[in-house]
Amino acid sequence: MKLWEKGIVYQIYPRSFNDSNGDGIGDLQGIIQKLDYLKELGVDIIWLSPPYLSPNNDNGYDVADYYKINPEYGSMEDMDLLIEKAKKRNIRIIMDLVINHTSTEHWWFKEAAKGKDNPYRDYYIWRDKKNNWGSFFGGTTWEKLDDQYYLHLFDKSQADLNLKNPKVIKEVKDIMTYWLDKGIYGFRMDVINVIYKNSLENGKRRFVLTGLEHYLSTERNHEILKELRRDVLDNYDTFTVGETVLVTPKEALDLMAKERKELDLVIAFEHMDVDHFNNKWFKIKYKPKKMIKALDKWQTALPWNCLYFENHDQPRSVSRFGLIKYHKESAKMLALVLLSLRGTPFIYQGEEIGMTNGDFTSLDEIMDKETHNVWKVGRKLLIPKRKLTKMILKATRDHARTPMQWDEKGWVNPWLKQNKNKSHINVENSLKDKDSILNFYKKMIEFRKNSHCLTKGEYKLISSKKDVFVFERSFENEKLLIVANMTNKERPFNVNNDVLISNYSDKISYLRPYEAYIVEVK
Ligand code: TEU
Ligand code: CA
Repeated sequence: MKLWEKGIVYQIYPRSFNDSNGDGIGDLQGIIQKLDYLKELGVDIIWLSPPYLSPNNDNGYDVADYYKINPEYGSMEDMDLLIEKAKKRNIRIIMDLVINHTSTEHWWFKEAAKGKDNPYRDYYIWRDKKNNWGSFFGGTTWEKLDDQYYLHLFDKSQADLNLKNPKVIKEVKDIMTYWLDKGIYGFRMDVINVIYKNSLENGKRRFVLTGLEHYLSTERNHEILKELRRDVLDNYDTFTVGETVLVTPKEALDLMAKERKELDLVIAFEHMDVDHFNNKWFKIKYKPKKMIKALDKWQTALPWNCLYFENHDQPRSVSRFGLIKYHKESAKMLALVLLSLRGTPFIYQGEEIGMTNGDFTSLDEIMDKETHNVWKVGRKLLIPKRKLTKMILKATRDHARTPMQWDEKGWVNPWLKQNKNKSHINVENSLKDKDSILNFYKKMIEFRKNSHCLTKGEYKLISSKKDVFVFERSFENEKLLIVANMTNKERPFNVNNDVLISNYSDKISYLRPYEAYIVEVK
């Protein structure tokens, strides 16, 4: 089995992980300081969100130079040291490959902006007038520059690269080779299924993302992925996971099929859409049955995949799918489900200690560009300020970006407001509490790694009555039954087998709120 098939991935958002020099911004030396912590947790692979030179409009997802490190995070020597020290602990690093767009601060774009005859002009996508496409960040996808417009599926400071240009594809291959030669293990590829635009014609009107049909999962997109694997990745022992917006199980199977040689895993979103209507800004009441349905659908459709409940774009899972009143029980239930399903588990920084959504009270505490763009769109649609503030503060990505809570005193002048619950939800307390969420993650990771059923076994849904998720994992003559009450209510369910691991200290004849356990089936 490859490392990514049996290991645990831990995502680090460098700006918010650990600040080693007291400037309120996370940095690479700060990550190096925590490698032993990650090793003890059971981490095998780190997914490092972009540390590259960037104006930080989108905290690094707006790259200004793929070959330089953001000086706020440290130097290239720090990066080399991080790769080396991680490897010494048998921890491999995958970098974030952001090639759908660059920052408008990138020198390629500065050259392109000099005029139509500049050799870098068609590194980007230009039109004489806008079309009706809608941006992921709200509003139009076109920004005027002199007498033309350039395309930006995201923020206007993130200009889409033109993957029709063979020079751009060559640049991408050079970037990948540079980082792989430094000893990284592969890439998480940002929005990797929208990088090739078939046409720039008007799109069919949609509630959001008009124009999608011209660039989502195009055939040429698949061909480019095959080319990157053939010409670069296959020269190394690598791991690739593609972030694929709106991906269907069929598209995921195509992207991950071994014989197609495109990606190893994809990051799908269906289970992340269960608590909103149409798009994340329109929150609806979370119903666990929808979560179970989405998880079961993808477990049944794919032989393997990326498993996650959190990342740097998603509000905190214990705040969305658990309940603060049952903080430990619900966070541990989510951990037990995440680490029992079939696939490669991804843990996001802070998830292992049950970090919650931020305690933001107003928009001016929010730093996320997407959130501010959406505020402007909402105001243009005349959504009343109070209502819009409520919508925004529920769904902002900054909930995932509050500084990692290492101890109760917290960070010195942090770049983003830290949650006052750092007073009791922090690593230091968790290490001392044998019953902490952190210690449960360690136990559960250890259990998973020693279980053929969980690392190699089949998946089968047994039942989901009354929002109790019951599924089987089986391998050869072994069989485990995983039981998770995904609600804050008592539920009638009992099995008489011995419990192997549970988020409660004992077992009774029914399920208590968020009670979850694993039993062996004889
Ligand atoms: O996100 C892609 C994307 O679709 C985002 O809109 C994200 O899914 C959404 O905010 C979730 O609600 C990737 C990166 O993960 C994100 O941080 C970047 O802002 C974006 O691409 C542009 O690079
Ligand atoms: Ca710092």
